Amino acid sequence: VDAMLAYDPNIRILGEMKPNEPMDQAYAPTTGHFLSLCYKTSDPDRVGVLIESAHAILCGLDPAIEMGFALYHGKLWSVHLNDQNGLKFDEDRIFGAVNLKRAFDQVLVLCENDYGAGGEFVGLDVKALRTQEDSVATRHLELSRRIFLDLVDVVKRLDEEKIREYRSARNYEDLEYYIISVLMGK
Ligand SMILES: [Mn+2]
Repeated sequence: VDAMLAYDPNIRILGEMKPNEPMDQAYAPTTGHFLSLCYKTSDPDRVGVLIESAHAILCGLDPAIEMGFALYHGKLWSVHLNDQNGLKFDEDRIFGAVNLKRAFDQVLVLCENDYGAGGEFVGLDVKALRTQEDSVATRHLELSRRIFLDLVDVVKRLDEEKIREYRSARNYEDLEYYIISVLMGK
């Protein structure tokens, strides 16, 4: 990382960590590992992280919590939103297509932290499920973007006072039911 920082004094470096595939052993498999490296470089202010949802899930981690952790450090400079079926190869599924609540949680933590106001990027790392006709070959991108924007609308419609009350009462069951009911359009 120091060699890259020295190569061009104007660039910033973002580490996008991934736990296993395609390599056998990864030396810095998670966002936390890379964050700890950031602070030891020659110019920590120019080193941050990019979190891809599926990569966190591949570690058994919750991408929203990973994002919250990196936001706390002021180091979440980009995200690659997508989805993932469990602990297997990196699937790059449409954002929210596997677990809508998990996708919502990511959008919520980004919105609550005014993500993008500092020039941060929201990216989509998705791919088509299988070989398709040209006419539908890019639908995975359009639909991931649409689901992301729809979830931003859901966040804007939330009753913040109700969420505050549930949180302060530590009533997480009703909080979860409230979120699920909003996601079901109730
Ligand atoms: Mn990616």
